[in-house]
Amino acid sequence: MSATPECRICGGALHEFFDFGRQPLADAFVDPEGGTEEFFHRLAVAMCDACTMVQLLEDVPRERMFRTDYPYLSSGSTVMQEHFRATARHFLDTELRGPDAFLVEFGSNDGIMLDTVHRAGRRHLGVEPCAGVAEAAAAKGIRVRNAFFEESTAAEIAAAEGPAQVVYAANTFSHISYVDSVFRGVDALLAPEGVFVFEDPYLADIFERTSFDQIYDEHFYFFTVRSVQAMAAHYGFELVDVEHLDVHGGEIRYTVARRGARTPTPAVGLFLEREKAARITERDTLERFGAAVDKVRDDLRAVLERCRAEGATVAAYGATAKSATLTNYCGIGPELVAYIADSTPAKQGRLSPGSHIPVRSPEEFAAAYPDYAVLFAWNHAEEIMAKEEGFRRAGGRWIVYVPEVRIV
Ligand code: JHZ
Ligand code: SAH
Ligand code: ZN
Repeated sequence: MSATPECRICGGALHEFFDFGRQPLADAFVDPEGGTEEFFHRLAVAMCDACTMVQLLEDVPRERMFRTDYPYLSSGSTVMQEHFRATARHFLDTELRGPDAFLVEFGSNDGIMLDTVHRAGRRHLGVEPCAGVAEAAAAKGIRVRNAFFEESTAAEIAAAEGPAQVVYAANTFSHISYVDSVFRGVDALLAPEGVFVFEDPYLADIFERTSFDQIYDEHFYFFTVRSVQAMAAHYGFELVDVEHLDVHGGEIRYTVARRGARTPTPAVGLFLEREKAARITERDTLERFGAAVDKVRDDLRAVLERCRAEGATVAAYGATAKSATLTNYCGIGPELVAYIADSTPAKQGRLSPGSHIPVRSPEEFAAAYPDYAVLFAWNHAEEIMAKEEGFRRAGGRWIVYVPEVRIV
């Protein structure tokens, strides 16, 4: 007997709309020598009938995902480096004008954003549970606390260092199922006029581009302006600004303040109108998404099967977390994609989770180009295609699958 699942935020009834079945942890690259057994969980998404928040039905224990040897390094993309430099400069110019102003970032990873705040000589603190990436940030002189951000951590920081003018998180808040504790932490830490700013993948972009590979264990929530507005209100805060970002396949930067502390900008109302017009919370939209996912799966498999029949060589580029869902849901293994080229040292020499495709260096890719390369890191298309111009010049072709399967 299983009870009707409830929304993690408001307790409303959940409407399941897609089930990817058993999936591995997206960032758990496998040691080919064997050893530990892979962990699988049920990956299914649902929308809350009351507050509209889209969320996973199953929660993976955080320590399983965010370990000492967590392999993702934010600084692997120069486009993302520039994005976070601009973000830091924006905070320095607006919210952090007082000499003692304090910024806390949770999910600071290798310090891609805090580096600029640190170089400007301003008070900051990163909160990062994965020791490896936290050490990479500390090596740059950035102040980091190796912990999960939650109520107790935030209260300790507030007691030791005083209030923060900015609490910031990129690609992290949506990873945290226990948002109640995070909001209580923000309440303990944020200055009366301070802002809590976070940026995460936008559900409207996921639906529009059928980028279903954004759905994996680490991405617990899929935000919209409507659902974030409801969530903020639920915890005594107010959504006061939104901005669309082109990074990571389409995101929104949300600015949340204490209720009544700031006047919401017109952008909030504008996005609410657009979301209504796009019908993103309607049942037919959810059903169309499911059909579109299966079409991408069938089209991609057909292209790869054809390549195999013709004897063409196929590799992939970017051992992304996203590609765990792609390969495992579509049934793509080393028989269809020989290897994945990736610049991350901790991923090289390992196998992709579940699908067991070997990960190799970009140098090995360049040493003997395949006929085709599936762009797993489609969100970094411009950067990677420019960097790997030699592949196209040698006659290689990219296979992309967002928003649809195409050979370019
Ligand atoms: P990328 C991770 O997702 C996990 P992933 C996490 N859950 C999340 O939300 C986002 O990050 C922020 C490689 N690469 O950014 C590096 C090259 O080899 O799409 C990475 O392994 N050469 C926290 O993993 C991968 O591709 C290059 O030139 O889906 C990109 O991963 C570039 C630019 C990247 O995130
Ligand atoms: N902000 C970076 C890193 C994103 S990766 C960027 O946008 O590129 C997500 C990070 O969040 C990981 O480094 C993970 O360890 C961290 N994280 C997960 N749960 C967290 C929590 N409760 N508090 C702080 N960081 C957390
Ligand atoms: Zn809800």
